[in-house]
Amino acid sequence: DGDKLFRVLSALQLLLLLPLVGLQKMGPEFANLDASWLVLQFLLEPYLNIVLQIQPPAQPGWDHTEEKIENGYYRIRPRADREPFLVYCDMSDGGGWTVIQRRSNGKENFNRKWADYKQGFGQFQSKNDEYWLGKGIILSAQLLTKENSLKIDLMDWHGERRYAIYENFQIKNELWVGTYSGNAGDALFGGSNFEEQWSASHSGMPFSTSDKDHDRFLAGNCAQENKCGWWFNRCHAANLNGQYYKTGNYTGRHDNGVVWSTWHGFWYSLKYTAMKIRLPSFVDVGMNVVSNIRTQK
Ligand SMILES: [Ca+2]
Repeated sequence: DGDKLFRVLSALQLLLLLPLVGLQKMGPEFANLDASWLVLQFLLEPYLNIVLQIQPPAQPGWDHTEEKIENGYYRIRPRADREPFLVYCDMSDGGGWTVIQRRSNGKENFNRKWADYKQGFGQFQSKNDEYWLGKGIILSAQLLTKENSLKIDLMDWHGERRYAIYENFQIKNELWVGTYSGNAGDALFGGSNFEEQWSASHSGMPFSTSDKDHDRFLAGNCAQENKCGWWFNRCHAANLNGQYYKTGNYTGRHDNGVVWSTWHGFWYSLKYTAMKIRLPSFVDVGMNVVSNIRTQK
């Protein structure tokens, strides 16, 4: 049946990848192994594509959380004709999540201009490093299909966690998100109130930075007020790139914190945020998967 076929092909895929995983695990210094990695991947690509296309999403009886697959930084390459890039892969919730944005300590400056947001910025080494994937998003976006999901993980300063999932996540010239589920509230659509939605929904909005104002706020510049780049409307109901206030609650001229308004309102800045997407072609997986698949009867 389909499930069996998937497992067999997955095992095959992993065996093919086994020599590569070693390279990937060598840390930042593996950058100089890119060439060999690319050659190997080029050789294996026909096989990988076949397998990757049938890789299903999380399903009952295929519980990745029990398999102790490793979270970590991996070099991924969604398109054969582009350079691979380094991202954090989160193996929770079925695995295969690529983290495109993370806030966790306020160390990284998110008050940056268009070029930086396009290129991406931040640290890509330890588990909680803050970054904006930027270029990676653009590369991935070209591959994004309607099956893609966006998951947003949030944590406040009391350690309470909430999440929001959006189906049909796409970034074209604008951000597009589909059906919401979760317990953080649907802030990307601007909240529950129609008036708020009209002025604060982020779906359908192009990206703005202080030096490129594409927002709907005619008299001003949302990115300047909020000191970051985001898919601003007039201006926002959620802004995960905002100023990092270590106090949670904050005051000021603008509600420019790390905001998810449907949970803690506009004047509370969150402690932790992560935006993650499931790519259609997730290439690298941890070594543990191999042994787990082998032991499954
Ligand atoms: Ca404006």
